[in-house]
Amino acid sequence: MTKTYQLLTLLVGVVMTQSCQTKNQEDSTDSNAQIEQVDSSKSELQPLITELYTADPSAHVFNDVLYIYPSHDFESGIPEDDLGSHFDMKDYHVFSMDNVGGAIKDHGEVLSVEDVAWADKQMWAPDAAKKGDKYYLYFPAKDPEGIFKIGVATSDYPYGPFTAEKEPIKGSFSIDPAVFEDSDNSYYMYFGGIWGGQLQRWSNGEYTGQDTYPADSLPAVSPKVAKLSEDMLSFEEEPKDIVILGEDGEPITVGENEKRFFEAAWVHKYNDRYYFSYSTGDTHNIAYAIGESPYGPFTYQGVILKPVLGWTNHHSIVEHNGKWWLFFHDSSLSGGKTHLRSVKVTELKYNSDGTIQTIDALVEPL
Ligand code: FUB
Repeated sequence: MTKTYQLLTLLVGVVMTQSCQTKNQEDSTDSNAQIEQVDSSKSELQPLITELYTADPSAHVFNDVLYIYPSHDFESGIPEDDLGSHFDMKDYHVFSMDNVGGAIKDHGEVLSVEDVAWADKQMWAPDAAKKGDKYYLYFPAKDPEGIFKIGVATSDYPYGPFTAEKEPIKGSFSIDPAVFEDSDNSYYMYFGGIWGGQLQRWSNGEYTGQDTYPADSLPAVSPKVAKLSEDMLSFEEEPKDIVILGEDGEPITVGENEKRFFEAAWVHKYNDRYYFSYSTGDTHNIAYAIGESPYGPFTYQGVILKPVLGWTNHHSIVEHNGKWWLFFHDSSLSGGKTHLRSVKVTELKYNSDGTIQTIDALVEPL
């Protein structure tokens, strides 16, 4: 985090925490609260969900309904550090709506860390997929050794509850799984995140425990992709590196901080091309690159979403009712607290050449 940004976020947080006390946005501990209706008619750049803090929204359309699979932020009291220890989430909720701008249903807690045999803490950004009549929730968490792995849980319903497999996915590591279904019905998982996400601690599928970053002039640490097995519960192959090329056709380097991958991978397809989008982390952009195959390489195109209020930036892109939507989060509802975020949505628009129009969603704290 740059010092200026850190200071700004802190300052905004301190000032707004006081002015927002009356809002009482404390996290709901009643995670089994039954289906709640939230008026999201003023959804443009307003938090979609105000009863609890939500982040990292993975949106999907299943059976014509829009589902959101977010992280569930709460105030754990753990001090902020560069490893993200303050993001100490312990469960997931699922939300749904018939259309953007309509009422949102909170389907309650669908998976808790206590019900995942291998997981210890920090249930970070999840994603979901549907295959046949089954639904799959993919999620990262730290194991008892403090190493991030990715798990999978299944359900007969898109809104859960989900039952976790006893072990994490073999060969999985790091954070932020994003599962993409290609037009031929094969599924790929994209994953990885540097710094607290530990991607830089892995070499050839082995955990080194050392933070190793290449020199500034060398290619940046790569996000990963692996095809999923038929049963959606394991990798069909060793994870491969995703290569992101600059306009010059060379891999983006560590020194290209405004463009290099940090975390929050997402893939969608538009006009038969693959769009790989991601957060640049400490420069706070959601950037994107386009490729001709789900494995890449992808060529950098620009910024989809400029920095939002709060340190992290994390998104998903989905088509529904003939429009494309960008789901993202910011910290406006909590008055700027980095670890207490809220999901938002706005329309995403393409230019005629397939490039995406840049969105600026920076708002004042509420
Ligand atoms: O929510 C915890 C972490 O913050 C996510 O895994 C990252 O993508 C960032 O949004």
